[in-house]
Amino acid sequence: MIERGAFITLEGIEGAGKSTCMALVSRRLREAGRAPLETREPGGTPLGEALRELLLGHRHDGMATDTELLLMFAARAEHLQQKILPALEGGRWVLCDRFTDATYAYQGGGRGIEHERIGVLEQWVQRGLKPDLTLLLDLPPEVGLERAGRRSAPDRFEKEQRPFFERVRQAYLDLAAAEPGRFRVIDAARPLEEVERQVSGAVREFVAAWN
Ligand code: Z5A
Repeated sequence: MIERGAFITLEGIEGAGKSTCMALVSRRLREAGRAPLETREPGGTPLGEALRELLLGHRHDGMATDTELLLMFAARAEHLQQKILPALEGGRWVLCDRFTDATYAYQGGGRGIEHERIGVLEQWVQRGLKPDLTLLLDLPPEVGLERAGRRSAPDRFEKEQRPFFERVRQAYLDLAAAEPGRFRVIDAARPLEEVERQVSGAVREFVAAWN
């Protein structure tokens, strides 16, 4: 029987350094002989990417919060069925830029949807599947927003104000405190070399424990 692959996710507020760290984690996994399938949420499939455009673009700026929540899980259902589950079941490791913790943080902490209502959808769509390791890149919103602000025009989430990102950050920290075995919290406000050292250490430890 093929052993299921490991499922690793990266989380954090805007500008925390997830994209930067994805490349590093992928490199560390390849070095360990576990070349991962790299993907992201919302997105990862043609339908998921189309939903991403609706979610991040400005055509539907006044979207209801429940609509936003359901579209996140619609994209996730497609992603799981078409891409993540087949890979994991085939023994491949999966590395995903954001997953359901982002829903608890943004739609829960940020928008104020109750944790229990999100939990119903999580159970319905994921049937118990959770990441095996989640690297939470934690930093104060002012640092993340300053880093992200150096780039292109803000999307629908990036237009939110600092109190929104404070709530998102706190929700992430609460999730990490509730599941210390799954989360590794990285101090992402540190210089990049230091962040990379923390991330590499966490990945090395995880791979050693999995083998
Ligand atoms: N969303 C949601 O609401 N609910 C959900 O369920 C899901 C998502 C799944 C899209 O996410 C949006 O979807 C997201 C939440 C919502 N919106 N927000 N905000 P995304 O992941 O595609 O977009 P993002 O969060 O805006 O990612 P980002 O801005 O690209 O950030 P990042 O990937 O974490 O950062 P980065 O690009 O690696 O780094 C940013 C800059 O900082 C870059 O110039 C780096 O060179 C620099 N950097 C990185 N690390 C450092 C350090 N340590 N020091 C100095 N400079 C650094």
